[in-house]
Amino acid sequence: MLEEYQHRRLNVLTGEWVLVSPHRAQRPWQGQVEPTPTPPPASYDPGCYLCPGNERAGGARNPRYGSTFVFENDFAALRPDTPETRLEEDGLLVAASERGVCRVVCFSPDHGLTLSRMDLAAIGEVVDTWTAQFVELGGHPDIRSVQIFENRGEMMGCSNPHPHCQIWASESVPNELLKEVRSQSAYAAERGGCLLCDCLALERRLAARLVCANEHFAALAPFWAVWPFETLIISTRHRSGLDELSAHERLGLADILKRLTTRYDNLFEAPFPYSMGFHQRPTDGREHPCFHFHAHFYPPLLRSATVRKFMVGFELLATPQRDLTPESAAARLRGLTERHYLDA
Ligand code: H2U
Ligand code: ZN
Repeated sequence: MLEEYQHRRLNVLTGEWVLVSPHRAQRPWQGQVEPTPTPPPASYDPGCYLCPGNERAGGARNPRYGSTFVFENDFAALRPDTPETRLEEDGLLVAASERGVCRVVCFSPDHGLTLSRMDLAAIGEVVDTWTAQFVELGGHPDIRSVQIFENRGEMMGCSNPHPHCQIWASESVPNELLKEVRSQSAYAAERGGCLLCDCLALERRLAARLVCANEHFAALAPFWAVWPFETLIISTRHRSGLDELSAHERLGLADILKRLTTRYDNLFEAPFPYSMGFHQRPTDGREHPCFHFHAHFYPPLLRSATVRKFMVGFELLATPQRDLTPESAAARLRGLTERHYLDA
């Protein structure tokens, strides 16, 4: 039924709905076509502000780093030193100051690599760097959320192909995390278990939406996915943040990231754009026993490397909608090899 007829699905992590219209997948496309993705760049670019030894736009110079490299964002959206203010006019105009820290993490000194093509040990170092950042920033009394995210590809607003991500650590808990915290707490209160532990057990049993897995993590197309090839990485064991992962689990995370991003690149045999990021427990000093560590991948591509999905019209004004079902998307991703097309 769900493969043929339009229906809506509930995102139990956010409490929001998505409209699924599978019969619409065959409609013709005469709209915008994106530029053909560019081949991987050279290992070093003298004009890159992230390559080792180069000067950044802010004037600082990068060290000749050999693995990962973290620096304070020269154009930070959140700064630690903002004075505290509040505004409330008749409950209609409400504002509050927001303190925070923004950092950039280079994954590798090699300008031409991507997570999908780095070796496992190198991705492991990236995971260790993220973990140390979460511990350090999350340990600050003013920081209640540490959002680690990667924008990949020009289509997703990534400013530079050099493999890197950003960290925005903020004083308040951001919208998306807040929705998930509330849903997971409500689920635990009503059902007495963990929402994502139960989801993962169900998805393993049904197998229709699984993409790949190892002992410590599973990657799947969530039942309520909005983006065509959206996926969710869930830890097998109940963990609330990177800092609770064992050394084996951190390597397991590196493994699943490499395998999933390789499948993504292989889908259209082109560098695959996405926004990805981790959701970890708020670092607000409270216990979050029902929060389950996971990562979201939101890729914009729809039917080829040059046709993307737009969130406009009904989606902007009403409810997000998709044509391809998450089950078909998962089957396509599952059918791909884990050998990168550029290394084949
Ligand atoms: P994105 O590619 O996801 O936009 O990340 C690049 C970040 O790097 C961006 O937030 C920062 C930008 O502010 N940046 C610096 O901190 N220094 C620079 O010299 C250029 C870019
Ligand atoms: Zn570079």
